[in-house]
Amino acid sequence: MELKGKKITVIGMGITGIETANFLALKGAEVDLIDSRLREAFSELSLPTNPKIKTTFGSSTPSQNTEMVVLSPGVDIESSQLQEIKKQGTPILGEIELASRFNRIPIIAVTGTNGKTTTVTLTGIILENSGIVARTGGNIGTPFISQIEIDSPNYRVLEISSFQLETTDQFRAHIACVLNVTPDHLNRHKTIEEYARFKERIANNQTKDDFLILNADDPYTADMSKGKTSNILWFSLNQEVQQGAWIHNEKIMFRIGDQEGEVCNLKDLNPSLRLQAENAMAAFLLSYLAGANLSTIQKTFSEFSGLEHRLEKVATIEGIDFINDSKGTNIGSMHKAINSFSKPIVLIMGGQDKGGDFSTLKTLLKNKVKNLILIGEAKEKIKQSLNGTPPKEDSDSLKHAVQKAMQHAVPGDVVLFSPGCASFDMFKNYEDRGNQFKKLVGDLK
Ligand code: UMA
Repeated sequence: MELKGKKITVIGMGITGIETANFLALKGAEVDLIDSRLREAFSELSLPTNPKIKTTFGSSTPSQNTEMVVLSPGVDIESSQLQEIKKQGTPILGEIELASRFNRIPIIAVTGTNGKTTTVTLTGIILENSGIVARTGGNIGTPFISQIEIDSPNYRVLEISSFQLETTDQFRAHIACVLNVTPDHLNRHKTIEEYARFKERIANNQTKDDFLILNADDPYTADMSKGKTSNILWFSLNQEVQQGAWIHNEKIMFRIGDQEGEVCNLKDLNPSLRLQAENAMAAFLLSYLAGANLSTIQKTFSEFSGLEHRLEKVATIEGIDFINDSKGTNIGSMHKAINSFSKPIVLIMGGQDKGGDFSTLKTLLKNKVKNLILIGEAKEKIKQSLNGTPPKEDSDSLKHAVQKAMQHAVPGDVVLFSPGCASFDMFKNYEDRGNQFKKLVGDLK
């Protein structure tokens, strides 16, 4: 792809847009970086520093004379601002597609509604521990494009979201994995079927030399094996699979080609990973296929102590455990979080609605949650959807929510902050939300 002298518009001045603009400028393109937000919304530090990049604020409609448009993941390909440029036939790419046109390193790619970050992180650590050079990136936080010119590892391990898969075309993963599909981002993808179709694109362009790892227990991912030429491997909590990994008598078992045996006993996993056996099985398959050895995988599994903001134990105060699950931004992740505890739960949830159906939580909340404290824009919708479930209370801030939770909880309870919603109504992002929760819990001591 020739970029020198080409007029290219990059939409979105977040981390992706800035890194994409830097890459294109380095390749000699004339870059126009645009954003719908006004200049005042950006701090000096968050702006691009390369003087060759022209910036425009207050509109993200590309100009008619642009020769190519590159979208940040947050920009919907169906949005009205792109209609004119589409009619003209101007090429529109996503950042992942652009990066993959220049990438020469084999890709391990992971998608799914929940567990992507844990699986990608764990796979990256196993590979590094095995002496296989791996770089993690993508939706996890470091854009793929920013890695292209840096070095030449053995593998790139990418977390890829449905937003990013909307615009892939030639992207090809040597080893791809779809962990699960539960309702999320339905404000953009409209139906779960459409959302699942975008996730399935992670396997596009794979050949018989490639591998596709699927969750046998999830109806949407199980269906994705149809019509594929790549080698399919499965993981399952419930059943033995022909090729892949499964649980039998509290042990992770595997069969890959003619190799088979025991990966480990579930009790040998670090406690924070024990509740995420599916992610452990997926990371095992991904790293084993990439050349990691069993003993390194076992050692890494026993050491991996989980991720920040994902079922993270913050403190125990007066016998009450405080858990930060700020990364839980959809309803499926709430199911997993609530099911992780056998103790009574005081739950803080809410934030910006992503189009999910909160009523699917009814039975679970009735059985496991003693008090529910609601925050954020989605409060009213949640209240209506959860009619007849545990006592609910509104809170106008996270600070009050934490204080209320402390009042309701007794020794032996868990205060779980698992929002099940996006964070952008009250916070910069889920990290900011999780950090604020941790600070507020610290203030209770
Ligand atoms: N913008 C426009 N016009 C639009 C839409 C957005 O100008 O029509 C502008 C916004 O004003 C903003 C900028 O675009 O200034 C933000 O772009 P972005 O939303 O693509 O955000 P980035 O900072 O580039 O971060 C993106 C991912 N964000 C989203 O998918 C929403 C990050 O995933 C990812 O880590 C990063 O690229 C690197 O790949 C975040 C996320 O929430 C963590 N992902 C979703 C999830 O995990 O559920 C998919």
